Amino acid sequence: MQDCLFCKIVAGSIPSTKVYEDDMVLAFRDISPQAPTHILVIPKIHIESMTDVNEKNVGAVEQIMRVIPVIAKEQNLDNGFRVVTNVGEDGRQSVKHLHFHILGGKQLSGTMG
Ligand code: DGP
Repeated sequence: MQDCLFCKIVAGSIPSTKVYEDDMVLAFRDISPQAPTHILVIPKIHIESMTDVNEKNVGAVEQIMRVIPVIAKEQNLDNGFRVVTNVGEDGRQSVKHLHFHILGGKQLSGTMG
């Protein structure tokens, strides 16, 4: 998608600090970290949010689920971490390209909403 920030990161036209990449998935450090480790894991194909996951694109989401524990291990998040995906306005999704936040490196707050 031409005007999508994360599609531009996938294309390399906007730089990012990559921590993982394969043919379906890219993971990079969040520009505004909310925890000592804050990584975004995204499908390379444009999917707007969880609302838009379907039979055709679920393979990329499945690969993200495989990759998250691999990244967590590589980042030494052995004591635990949180995975969050924000959806739409009420979910306060600011970038309209599906992404999963991995947050860790400290004990996170107990509030979720
Ligand atoms: P969300 O609020 O769930 O849509 O999270 C979007 C995240 O994307 C937010 O934590 C900040 C991050 N972000 C926004 N712009 C950039 C960018 O240009 N580079 C990187 N690495 N992260 C970005």
